[in-house]
Amino acid sequence: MNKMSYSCFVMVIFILCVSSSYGAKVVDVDTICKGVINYTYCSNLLNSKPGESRDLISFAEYGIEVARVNVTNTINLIRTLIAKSGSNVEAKRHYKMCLYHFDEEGALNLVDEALEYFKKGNYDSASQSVGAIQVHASDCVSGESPGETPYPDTSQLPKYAHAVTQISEILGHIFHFIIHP
Ligand SMILES: *[C@@H]1O[C@H](CO)[C@@H](O)[C@H](O)[C@H]1NC(C)=O
Ligand SMILES: CC(=O)N[C@H]1CO[C@H](CO)[C@@H](O)[C@@H]1O
Repeated sequence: MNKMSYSCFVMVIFILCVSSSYGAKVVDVDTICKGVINYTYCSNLLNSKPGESRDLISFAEYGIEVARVNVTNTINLIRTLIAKSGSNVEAKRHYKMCLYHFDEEGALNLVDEALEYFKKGNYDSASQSVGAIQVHASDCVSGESPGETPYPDTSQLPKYAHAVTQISEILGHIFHFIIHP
């Protein structure tokens, strides 16, 4: 091998190694969850991931799947609540506002968008999409404008929305470690 092709060879190996270790890096659950608001929730979630792989990419993929399931469950719950609100105009208005924040215009769209970006390796954009999910979930529970009195919701919806917020927060941390190895 002459000097030129040898350095090319080294270069190619280097690039292959860098691109495959990017994100495939293992960061332990403790490190990921340390900065998350609810540590217990975070470690329970990540430790419940089925399968062997414990790298950041696998955690991100799992987190997006869980987020999608929870967003879908939340949408189904909201539809039930709208149907049950009958002549309660205020309740109906609140749940319709929440539906807007969770369905195809809101969180559901953003989860799918995050998954698309994630598959393409565009982790910055995936991270922004999951960040926007948190805003939508919080608008549903706390109201859209600051200082607004939240609707006194006694249904399961705040709990469901909170789960979505937490998973999005955890995903934000995972993407942070992927982007800044
Ligand atoms: C944190 O998450 C755990 C597990 O889901 C839950 O039992 C606990 O109530 C949560 N704590 C707070 C402060 O939300
Ligand atoms: C509130 C809610 O729907 N939480 C669920 C979110 O998804 C996880 C994993 O699928 C479930 O364990 C939670 O119950």
